[in-house]
Amino acid sequence: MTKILFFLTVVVVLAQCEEENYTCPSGFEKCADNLGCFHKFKKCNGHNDCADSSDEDPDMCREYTCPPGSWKCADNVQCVPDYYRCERDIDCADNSDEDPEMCIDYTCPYEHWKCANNVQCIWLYSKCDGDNDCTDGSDEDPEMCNQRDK
Ligand SMILES: [Ca+2]
Ligand SMILES: [Ca+2]
Ligand SMILES: [Ca+2]
Repeated sequence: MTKILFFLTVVVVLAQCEEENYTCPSGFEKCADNLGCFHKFKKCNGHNDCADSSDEDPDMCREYTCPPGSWKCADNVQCVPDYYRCERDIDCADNSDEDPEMCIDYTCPYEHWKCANNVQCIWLYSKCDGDNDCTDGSDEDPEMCNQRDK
């Protein structure tokens, strides 16, 4: 009986160790509850990827530097891809990625064009494509588009 109890204890301890020591695949990090893994690019992205939301813990995110190519919202918690800025969709929980004052100073990313309103970036190939992409219609300005065709 003692032997069986000892054996059972060993099995339970081993099972616990295994749970605590599990490793996540390369590029992934462990959730604080030790029950899941999340991709490192999903850390502080504003969406819960851990059942316990530990990948979005505000205290942790405030200390976290966003990965290259992404930007920290004004709340200093959430990271969004850089090209999500000033494109008219709200991506930061605090709307700061579409803040007009920030967008005026913002240089649009590669292959993007700034509308005449100076606060919106559109994909370069949306310029003069017959659809209004800029809220002010400046990407379809006949003068500019005709010039380009010539
Ligand atoms: Ca996340
Ligand atoms: Ca946006
Ligand atoms: Ca257009």
